[in-house]
Amino acid sequence: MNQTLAIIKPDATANGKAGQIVAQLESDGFKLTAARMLTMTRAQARSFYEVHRNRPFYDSLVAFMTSGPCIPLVLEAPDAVRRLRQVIGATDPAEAAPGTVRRLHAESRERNAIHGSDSAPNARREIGFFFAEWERLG
Ligand code: 3AN
Repeated sequence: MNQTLAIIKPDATANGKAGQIVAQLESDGFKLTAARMLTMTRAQARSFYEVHRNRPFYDSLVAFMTSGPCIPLVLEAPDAVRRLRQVIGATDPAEAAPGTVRRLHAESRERNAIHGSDSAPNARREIGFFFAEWERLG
C-alpha cells in the first residue's frame, strides 16, 4: 500500500500548525496527492470513528473532531501506512518519540494534532471516506 490518509485535526488548524505539519510530512518523503479542508458534521465524525463507538472517549472525540476545520490528506510514499504511523508518533504525545508530529504539536491524547490510518484496509476505507475516485486519480 503506497497511499495512506492523514487528517490534520481541529486543534492543529486552530493553533496555526497546519503548514508546519504539511511541511514536515513532505520533508519526510510523503507526496501530497489530495487535500481538502472541512468541518466534519456529527454524522460524519461518528461514522469515521465507528470502530471506537463503545469506547469511553467516543462522544468527546466526536465533539472535538466537529469543533473546527480539519484537513484530510492523501499521502503517497513506499510503505506509506507504516511510515506515517512512525512520523506521527504514539497516541499520547507524552509517549510519542522526539521529533514526531504529536510530540511536537499535540496537546493531549484526544487533541493530538493528526490522524494516520493504522492499516492498509483502513487506509483504503478512510481515503474513500473523504475523497472520490476522480480526485485520487487526477
Ligand atoms: P491513534 O490515532 O493513535 O491510532 P486511536 O485510533 O486509538 O489512536 O484513537 C483514535 C483517536 O481517539 C485518537 N487520535 C485520539 O484523538 C482519541 N483517543 C484515543 N485514545 C483516547 C483516550 N484515552 N482519551 C481521549 N481520546 C482518545
